Amino acid sequence: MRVDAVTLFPEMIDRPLSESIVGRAREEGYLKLGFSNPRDFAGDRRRTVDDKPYGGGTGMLLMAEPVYKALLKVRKKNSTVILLTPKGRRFDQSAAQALAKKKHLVLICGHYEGIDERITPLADMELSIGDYVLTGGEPAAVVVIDAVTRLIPGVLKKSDATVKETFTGGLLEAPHYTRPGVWRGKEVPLALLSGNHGRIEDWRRARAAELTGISRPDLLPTAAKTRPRKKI
Ligand code: 6GU
Repeated sequence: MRVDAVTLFPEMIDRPLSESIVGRAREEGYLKLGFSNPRDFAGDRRRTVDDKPYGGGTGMLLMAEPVYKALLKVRKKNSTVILLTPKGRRFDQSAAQALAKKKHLVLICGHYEGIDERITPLADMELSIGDYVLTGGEPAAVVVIDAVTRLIPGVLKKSDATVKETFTGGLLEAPHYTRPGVWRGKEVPLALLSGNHGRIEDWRRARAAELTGISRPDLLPTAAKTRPRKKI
């Protein structure tokens, strides 16, 4: 997959996505990440990209033209253009799965107080990563690219890891343990040591349901739909 970010601060995205699994996915060619900087398309000698909002108000806005030119540099016929903004639809695991099927994503990162509204119709969708306000769309771009990259077939060597995990089944995951079996007096649950796969699965399902009820009860109705009960 190819992803291009339209951003004034490419380093904010490039650096965190050079580490760990996504860094390796880039080295191995699963993810090709590029950048287009509106600053390179400013119209004046001082390379201005922001201006005051019409009608007054606090803060500065990204001007439409430099963002538009930066977008045109990377947009192709098959691109999915995404505007990152706290006003967007909430990004979740099902959105990540849908985006992982695309050939080319272009992520437009707002900064300052936002972007001139006339840019919005150029995007296929607007996404937000949660109900809080960031200084810019770059950390959100990192989140979206990370979540999508790990779903590209081949990126995770154990592909099973994307099937049973948190959210995909609609529930939080059961807790995990590794050696030692007793750590500072705390024991690993016996079911996990039993070697009995049926018992281990039952234990995990029960803990997942219990944990979801405690931490994220809002997920339970969806989980019920996702995994219908067996008929008796
Ligand atoms: Cl995508 N952008 C900004 N600036 N703030 C956010 C966000 C995006 N998602 C949540 N908060």
